[in-house]
Amino acid sequence: MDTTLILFKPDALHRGLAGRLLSRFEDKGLQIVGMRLLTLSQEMAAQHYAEHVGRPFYEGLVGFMTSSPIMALALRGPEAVTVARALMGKTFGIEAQPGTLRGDFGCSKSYNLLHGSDSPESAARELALFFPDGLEDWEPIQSPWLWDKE
Ligand code: IDP
Ligand code: MG
Repeated sequence: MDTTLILFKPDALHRGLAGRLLSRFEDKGLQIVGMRLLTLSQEMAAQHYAEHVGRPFYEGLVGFMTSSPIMALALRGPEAVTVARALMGKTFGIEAQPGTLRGDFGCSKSYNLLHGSDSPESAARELALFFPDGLEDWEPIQSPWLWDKE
């Protein structure tokens, strides 16, 4: 089992899409093991997006991400990092396939609704940043029908 960090960005909350986006992850069979509504500080945004420092879009990205609340989710399931990224689609709404979340709900480069960890290593680092007190370990009653045993 993997756990991934998903952020619903400010545009997702302003547009009232949090519930619909979350439903898609639940429908896919990912389990909620952490959830927070928070406004990112400059420091936390800089830590989260450290790999992008110096890129032309960096200042705009941090300004956007700190502008109003975001929702942070820790989602668990088989290969959750890969599964969640596939569900989200390509980075830019214009390029994301219909059927994916970014493909279905937007056509902007900057305002692309979600963040998802890009590897198990990134997920571990990002989860520690957003959920320093740890995650909820629980067994969904439907798990035998959702996940393979091996
Ligand atoms: P990802 O979110 O699909 O992993 P990254 O390349 O890691 O994409 O970029 C992080 C975030 O930075 C994107 O989700 C998007 O919000 C923003 N971003 C990336 N490239 C651009 C750009 O060319 N213009 C505007 N925003 C960008
Ligand atoms: Mg990324």
